[in-house]
Amino acid sequence: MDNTTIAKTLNEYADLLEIADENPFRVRSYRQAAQTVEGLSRPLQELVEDSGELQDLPGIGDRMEEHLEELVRTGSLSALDELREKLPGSLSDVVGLKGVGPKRARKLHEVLGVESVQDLKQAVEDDKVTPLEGFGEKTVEQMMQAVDESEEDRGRWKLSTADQLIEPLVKHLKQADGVDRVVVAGSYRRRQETVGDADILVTTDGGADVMKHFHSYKEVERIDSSGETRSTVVLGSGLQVDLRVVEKQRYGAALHYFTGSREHNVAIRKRGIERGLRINEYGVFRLSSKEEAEEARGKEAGDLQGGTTEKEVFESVELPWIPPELRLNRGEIEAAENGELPSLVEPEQIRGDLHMHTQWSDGKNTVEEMARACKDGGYQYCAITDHSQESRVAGGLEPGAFRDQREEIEEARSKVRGIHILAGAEVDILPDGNLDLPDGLLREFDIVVASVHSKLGLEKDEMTKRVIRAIEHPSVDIIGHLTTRQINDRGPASMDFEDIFRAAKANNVALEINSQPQRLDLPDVHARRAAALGVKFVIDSDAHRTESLRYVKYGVDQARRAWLTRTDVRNTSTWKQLKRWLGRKR
Ligand code: DGT
Ligand code: CA
Ligand code: CA
Ligand code: ZN
Repeated sequence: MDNTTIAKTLNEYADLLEIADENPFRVRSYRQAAQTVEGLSRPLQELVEDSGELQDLPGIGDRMEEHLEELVRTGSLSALDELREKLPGSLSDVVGLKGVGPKRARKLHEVLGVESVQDLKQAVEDDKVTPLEGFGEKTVEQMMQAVDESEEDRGRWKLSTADQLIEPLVKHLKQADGVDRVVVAGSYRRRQETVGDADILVTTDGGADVMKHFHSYKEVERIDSSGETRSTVVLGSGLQVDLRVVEKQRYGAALHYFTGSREHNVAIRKRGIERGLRINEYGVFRLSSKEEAEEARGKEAGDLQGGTTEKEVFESVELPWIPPELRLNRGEIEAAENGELPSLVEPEQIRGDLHMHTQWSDGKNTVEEMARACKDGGYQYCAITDHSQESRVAGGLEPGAFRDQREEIEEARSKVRGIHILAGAEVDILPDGNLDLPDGLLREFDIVVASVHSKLGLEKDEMTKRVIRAIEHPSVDIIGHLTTRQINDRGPASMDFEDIFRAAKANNVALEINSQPQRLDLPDVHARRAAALGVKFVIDSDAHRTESLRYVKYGVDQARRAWLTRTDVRNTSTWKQLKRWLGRKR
């Protein structure tokens, strides 16, 4: 059983516990274990085999260790099976819908016998849901919207999960004799939030039996189709992989074609036709007229003009190379034509991380451990931002505890030299827009992140006011994970983004790009729009343990898809510049 499947099982168990109205701390411990397993760099199986190492993992106690061992050894979890007998597993999909949650799911199950999203849809169509207490028309409408969204997302993989499944496969492919290049194209190369399947290109020095080697990968569960140059398989995790073997002299054309997006490809092909060129996955071909270029098909569509490198493909249509993250036909071709492609922010430009948790709230490590890990990662500064009291299940701190924590931060400052440690908080934005800590205490922090964690279903107007109120608070520097959406799980809260962006700009408050793989919040379209209005950003990890500090790279991917450059991102600045910005309110 791979880590992804184990994490899924643990999450399903947590969902069912939640429906069964179990202790929220217990529910949370399973969710945390799922996250831990998903974030592991090695298969859990190996850790179990090197017994004794499991309890070193964050949030894994005796009982969880037993569960994990059982999962690895038997591929199932008897506690989950028992719970499933009482409650059907597909109910967990219903709980996950925005606007439903465990209480409503239980009621739908008990009163109407709803066991799946499909049942829920049927019940709504039969007008059985609105008569129930606690299911107003608005709620039901919201539920149905969530059903639509979940259907769109089905079967898509979070980028971080895809990374974990694809990286070892790429390594395997590179080991084949005669293999030259192995590159993952498609949505994965564009660094989309989620990928539908993996598209891998391989070039060889000739003679290599790449297909045979591909099919021998231990995770291949099923071969769906197979030919001399292309093959499609499904891995044990369920991920589909398309592999293509391409000739070296056509590599650039194939890479460009299979990187997509489709919309980008169509626009490039059209530019080619205007120049009497046929551009396809096999190369760039010269034809005698536009009409012929339009008609031409296949591998020998005319005189092969180029296509060894991607750069050649772009040059053939008089454009500079365009970064994959921008290839969505959302203005990148025009920008390239006008010499206005943005110089996208890069991971190496991030100089510090401004949102992380410690043992004081729901993190696994101490202040000192987090700071040291940041320093070892090359950062100049970091901010400790534990939760405030209202986030009870996340171990939120009361005002007094923040003052006690200050001492530990001071101590860490004296022990970990060479990095600036900011004392901050991630304070809850209460439903009325007030903050969850007294103003006096807020003024004492070096940095304040304010986030919405509760009442996510507020009406648009109320939610907009709530967030703007926080933006206007004199101590707030950053708004955390603005939309609160979770990929494949819950949609964004409803709010007037345009108004919020204008308020952020006017108050010099930065918006967070939260790098947690399931959040990636702000989404790219919003970040791009906000940047156009002059809003600045912070790309941070929201790490709850040292290992997840590395998630920042996914936030950078997200920022790049939003066309952000170094100057759009506050935590690319030097310590001195950052201090000046923080000093504007202090
Ligand atoms: P995904 O897998 O749903 O996350 O998205 P992609 O973009 O990876 O799409 P996929 O795997 O269907 O195909 C990979 C790339 O191949 C796609 O981005 C563009 C190219 N491609 C595939 N089919 C077509 C097509 O019919 N026309 C054009 N122009 N390009 C295509
Ligand atoms: Ca794909
Ligand atoms: Ca594909
Ligand atoms: Zn946080």
